[in-house]
Amino acid sequence: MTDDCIFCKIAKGEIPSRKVYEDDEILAFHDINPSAPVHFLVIPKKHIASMQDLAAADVPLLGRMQVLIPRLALEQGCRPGPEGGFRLIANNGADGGQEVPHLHYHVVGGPRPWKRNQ
Ligand code: DGP
Repeated sequence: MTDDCIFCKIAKGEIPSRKVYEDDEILAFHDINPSAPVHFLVIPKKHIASMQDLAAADVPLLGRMQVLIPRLALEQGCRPGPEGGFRLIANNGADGGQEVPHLHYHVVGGPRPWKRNQ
């Protein structure tokens, strides 16, 4: 973890968040500025700045996050099946519109209409 990273501080509990899920490696919490009825972030607790900084050793962690995300989306109110679903967004680097340099996935969904602006 890095001392000046806001998501590391959230992962350590130094900054409060509305938690959706937590285990040893992964934290999910509601976005402070939601753009849809369901909008939460899923992060690895360890500091990885962006997808550009992933290593092969991170594959099992990413796999766990990937399997977890649809489960949490349903628990948070996204509808199942092809009529429902959710968006999964990862901004990477300045050109990718990333504002917080700690790898995170936006999970965005819920009954429409809502803005598609992440
Ligand atoms: P991105 O542009 O992909 O880096 O989006 C960062 C998101 O993080 C943005 O939607 C707002 C959210 N965010 C920033 N600071 C905080 C915070 O302190 N708490 C929470 N819950 N969300 C935050």
